[in-house]
Amino acid sequence: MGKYRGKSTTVLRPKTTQEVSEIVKWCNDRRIGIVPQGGNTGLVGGSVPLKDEVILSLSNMTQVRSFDPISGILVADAGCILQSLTDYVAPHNHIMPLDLGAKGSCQIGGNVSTNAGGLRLLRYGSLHGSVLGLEVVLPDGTILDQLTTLRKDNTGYDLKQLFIGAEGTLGIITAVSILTPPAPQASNNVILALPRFENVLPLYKTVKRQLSEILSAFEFIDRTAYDLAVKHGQGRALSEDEVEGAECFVLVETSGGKREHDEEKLNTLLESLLEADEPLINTGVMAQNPAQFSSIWALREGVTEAVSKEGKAYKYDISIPLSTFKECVDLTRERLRSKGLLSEDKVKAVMGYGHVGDGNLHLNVVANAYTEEIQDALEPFIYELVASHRGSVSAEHGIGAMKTHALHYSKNEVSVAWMKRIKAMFDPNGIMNPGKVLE
Ligand code: 2HG
Ligand code: ZN
Repeated sequence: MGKYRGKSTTVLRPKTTQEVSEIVKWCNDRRIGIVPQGGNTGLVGGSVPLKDEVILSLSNMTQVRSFDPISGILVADAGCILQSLTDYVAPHNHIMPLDLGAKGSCQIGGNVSTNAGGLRLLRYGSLHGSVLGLEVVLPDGTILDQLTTLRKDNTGYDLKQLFIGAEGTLGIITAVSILTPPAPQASNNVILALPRFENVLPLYKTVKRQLSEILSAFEFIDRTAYDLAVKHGQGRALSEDEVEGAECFVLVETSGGKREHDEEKLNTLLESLLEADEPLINTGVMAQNPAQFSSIWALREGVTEAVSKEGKAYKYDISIPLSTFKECVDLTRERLRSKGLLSEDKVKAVMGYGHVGDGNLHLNVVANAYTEEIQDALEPFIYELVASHRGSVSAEHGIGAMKTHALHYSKNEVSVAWMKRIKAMFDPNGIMNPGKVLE
């Protein structure tokens, strides 16, 4: 994001859990802050030092420790890159239970520490479900070995859950045991152009009903986000004619056991959508080959990169009722307009995209520069809007450094007080990722 910059002079790249433990103990004895860092692909400044903390990079811990092809349980060092794990399990006909645009550089330890959501959550659920065990170096250097490979284990408090999404504030995840699902035998996708946002909800209902068990993603991109992705070369799925009159787009993916069966279902869905008396879509294009399949995904996954190429991004990753997605984007745009900030030299674009099936909207504002004026127009406005819907100010990106002040919009006083007690108990000297998650 280029939004945060510390003054660290030191990066340590341990190769073993024992080395991580010794570093952490040394730092704890001397009250030296540590920032654990994975692929550094987060969007809320969670992996960036704020002062002169030591950066502890997990990038040298890249061993797969074990894989059981029968159960699909993978045990891997925290520094393994998500894509390399995907490649590792592929010959065994398994896939990773999560997928995200940053897969080429993000690391599994960082994914778990931030409880990354991504594009497969609709189908395979969150990491709170698929992570079976963790190895964690606690802030005093103790190694907490909970690296079990059990599907079922009801023996008291499930401590590992505390580290999933703690963003390195309670300890450093050094290894992960994770359940990988069998690879679907057939996957396909289609991109649908919709005349009005109001059609997204009924479309989601129809698609769920018709595709049932083979539906694996239902992603939303508004027109602004689509145009920006195309402008910056992130894949081209539809022709000029096909996008004419479209207010937004939906990407539907299927993953199932039999190609002919799945394609028939997808074709029947497309036909019924196009032939309806009042069609919910203008048009739909189904991938005809692996290259088209990738290009449709590239368009959706490429929005973030397109936004960064266009300018400085203000990002809001919110959970709100699906019916309010558009209202939220429109209200934000109106707010900027009313403050005289919507112009080529200030705010260039306001857009929404995201994971419809998970109720997660990515509201992005692209500006020419980060300015106080824009920041003040956006916050607390957006957070108050989210709170008015009892939504979440961070659906999947975490709190990091960016949202510590906004935590209270989604967590009440009692919850925050208990979070602070837990933090103080694990890390009484406050050395683990200081200034993140909690102020
Ligand atoms: C996505 O869904 C990512 O593409 C990034 O979560 C969203 O850049 C963003 O705001
Ligand atoms: Zn996302």
